[in-house]
Amino acid sequence: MKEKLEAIKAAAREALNSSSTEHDIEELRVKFLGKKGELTAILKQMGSLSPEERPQMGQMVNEAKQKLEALIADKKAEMQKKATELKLKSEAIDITMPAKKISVGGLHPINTVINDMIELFQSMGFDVVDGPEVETDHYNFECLNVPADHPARDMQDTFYLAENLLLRTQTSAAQIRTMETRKPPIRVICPGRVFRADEVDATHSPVFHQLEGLVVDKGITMCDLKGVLEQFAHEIYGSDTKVRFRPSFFPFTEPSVEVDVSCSECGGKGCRVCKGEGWIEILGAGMVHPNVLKCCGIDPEEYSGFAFGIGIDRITTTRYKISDIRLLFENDQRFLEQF
Ligand code: 2U9
Repeated sequence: MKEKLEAIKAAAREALNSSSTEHDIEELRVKFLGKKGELTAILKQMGSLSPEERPQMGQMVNEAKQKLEALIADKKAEMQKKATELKLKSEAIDITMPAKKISVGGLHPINTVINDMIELFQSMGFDVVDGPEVETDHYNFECLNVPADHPARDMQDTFYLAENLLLRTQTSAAQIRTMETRKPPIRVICPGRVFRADEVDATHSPVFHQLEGLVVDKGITMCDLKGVLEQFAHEIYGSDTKVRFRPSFFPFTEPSVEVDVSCSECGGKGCRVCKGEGWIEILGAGMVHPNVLKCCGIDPEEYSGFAFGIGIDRITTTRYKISDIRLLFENDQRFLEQF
């Protein structure tokens, strides 16, 4: 039995040395230490020994068993350690490597200007309203006191989609809708895209942006218009900027004005930017025409109002010194990345 034990020990050592996976080790454990294992079998044969031999042999088998268990545990631990090391090595991150560049999108300069203006007018108590880009003749022209034979209705200026359906030429239509649904006092601005069948050049685009404003209440006068628009000009161009109101004409306002600011480039002396004028035109405005109020069910005898229209693209190109309006619409990443 002693020889048999020695043979088993030698075979187990041999098997342990040649096992290279945890699976091999497990097989080995079952082969020698399992219920039907070789060492267990020897223990079962102890009954055939004499009472003197039994304790000695029993101790030897138990020692062999414990030693094999310890060797198996060590081998397993060693393999697990190696596996962990391998895994860590393969997953190692070199923190000295340069980081991957993450490109973050930014606001288009037009949206930055619109957001700034919204904030400014909101601080003066205006609400922001929105409207559809596809409009009817009624909202885009008729209600704005633009008669059927007015040149602005000409096919050359307006993109018609159907007989009575067009791409809005100004955001005023949204404000007409507001007047139909809200009662005065009304203080709204409407920023958005508008469309005109213009030839494309450095200062014209068939798609452009406006921000229009409308105030309707009892006792609104030209003084309110001047106050709001002067405040606007000072906030956008600086408090030293001079503001000038020139008489003008729009079918939807009476009287009408155009508003200029002193050229910030030359301080009013005249330069390339203001084309020698010393002034830069920034918006049109006026007192809302009584016919417009009537069309929206507001009594012009009781209420009056003022309105204004600002060309956002023009404000954007002057603010950022952009020489060509087309750059705002081409979406050239090299241009947009500068903002
Ligand atoms: C209602 C009634 C009247 C809006 C107005 C202008 C004058 C104006 C231009 C500015 C540059 C158009 O984008 S632009 O070319 N706009 O000069 N807009 S008064 O008048 C309104 C608006 C709404 C109900």
